[in-house]
Amino acid sequence: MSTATFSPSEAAQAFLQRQHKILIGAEWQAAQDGRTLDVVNPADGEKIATVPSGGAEDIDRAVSAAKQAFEDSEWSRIKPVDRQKLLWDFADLIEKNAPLLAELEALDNGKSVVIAEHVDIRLAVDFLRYMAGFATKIEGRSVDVSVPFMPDAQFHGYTRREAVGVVGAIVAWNFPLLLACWKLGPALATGCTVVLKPAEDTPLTALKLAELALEAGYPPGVFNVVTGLGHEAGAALSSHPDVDKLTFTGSTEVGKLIGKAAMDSMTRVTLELGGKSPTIVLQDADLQNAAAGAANAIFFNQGQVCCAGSRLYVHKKHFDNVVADISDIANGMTLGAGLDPNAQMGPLVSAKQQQRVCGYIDQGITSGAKVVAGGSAADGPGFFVKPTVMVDVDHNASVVKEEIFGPVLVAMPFDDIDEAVRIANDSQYGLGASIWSNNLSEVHRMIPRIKSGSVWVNCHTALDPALPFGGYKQSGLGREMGSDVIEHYTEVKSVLMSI
Ligand code: TXE
Repeated sequence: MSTATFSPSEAAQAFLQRQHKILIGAEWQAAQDGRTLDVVNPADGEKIATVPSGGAEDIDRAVSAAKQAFEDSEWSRIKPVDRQKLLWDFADLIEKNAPLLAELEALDNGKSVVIAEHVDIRLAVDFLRYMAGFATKIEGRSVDVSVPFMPDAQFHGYTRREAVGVVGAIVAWNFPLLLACWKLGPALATGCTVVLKPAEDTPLTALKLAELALEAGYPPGVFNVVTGLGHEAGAALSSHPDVDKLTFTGSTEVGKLIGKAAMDSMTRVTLELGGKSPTIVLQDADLQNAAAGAANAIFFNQGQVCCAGSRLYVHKKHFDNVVADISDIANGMTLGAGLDPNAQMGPLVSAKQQQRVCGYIDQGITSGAKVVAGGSAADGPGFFVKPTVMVDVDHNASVVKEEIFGPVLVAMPFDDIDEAVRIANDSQYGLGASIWSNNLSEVHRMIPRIKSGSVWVNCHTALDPALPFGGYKQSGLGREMGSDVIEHYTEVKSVLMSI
């Protein structure tokens, strides 16, 4: 555990000390009832900022501003090429502010400032640029039609793709800026307007993003941000009748609530939810590579990754060796604050999350599992949990079945490919899976049998803006990224013209 302390830069300190406001239309405002939320640095538990705790009235005003901007403003008449340029300019500003944004993310979430800059923000910027290109490529189809019951008439049939309208975006705290950009990119490329509700644990970069959006030139009301609690601001946004589409990243439990609220008003909805993704190491894998990859699959971002490789399945012949290598990696990791460039693992996001993760470790031990690395919170201030590896786990134990969302790996051996596929698929979730092998034929035969939205081969959690990301089963509905995402932010209109 590194005890080195690092002070925020002057720019970060100035940002933290601001009197933060929510953005509704063109105006930065306090919450209607004046309530606030404390923002805490998870590396030491100290309060670092205060933001408004918005409620139903604030959401209502934000949705009105978004609705007006969508229906009647310069934004509603903007040319696709100008939408493209604006989104590109927005991405440029995020890139220019990457050091500050990364620092805020490290202070707010606890993640490494280096990872925040070179993974979270890099991917967000690349994704916004990828999406900017779609602004000018939203196309319908010309369809050769003949209406069966009007044999003598001629028709011109075509489809149009139109922006869905006001988007309510509710995001989690594990990749605050990146997740917000996954929603903003397709919304702004297609011509929608947005009300963003960041997670209460990590509201800071969303506020900075809103400021940069105004600086880029987005007209008032196109991008609104309301900070606040999930069951207040989040619930109000998910049940607001003027929201045309909801997009959510978070727990499966809350995703179901949002899905139900959406169905009450037939609001379009996409959900990116939990996971319990398997890492499968086959008999012929490059074992060193696989062990390092499996460790990274679970320990990256303190295991707070929806597609973290939290279940490890290794061919029985190599099980002990691979587990020993991963345990060595876990035991050798330096824990430290996000601002410490030498820290390999930061704190979890909150005391609540730390308790939740330690509770799972204890349940695993009670159910008979053996801890071969870590196994508890780290001493000292902050919400740290030691990177943990467990073996001898019961397949039905909660540590195998449920999303822990922390640096906790459960490892199990398998006998053959059929068994590996069966146990990998034996989950309510289906977000990601990785296969580690040099036998490409075997891998190609396995890929269609794995029930998950992403399959990685000899890598894990590798993401590119052009590839869709999302879940099978209870890991969600719809996809983020890739060209597929455009469908979720547009409606298709059929036009049939008698000629
Ligand atoms: O998530 P929530 P929590 C999982 C992970 C974690 C667990 C709990 O297993 O341990 O969820 O985390 C908003 N109506 N994931 O409690 O509550 C909330 O304000 C509308 C996996 O922090 O789902 C925040 O903005 N919104 C996941 C967002 O939902 C509501 C990432 C996510 O918070 C709401 C995060 C409500 N009633 C947690 N209640 C992933 N798949 O990446 C809360 N929110």
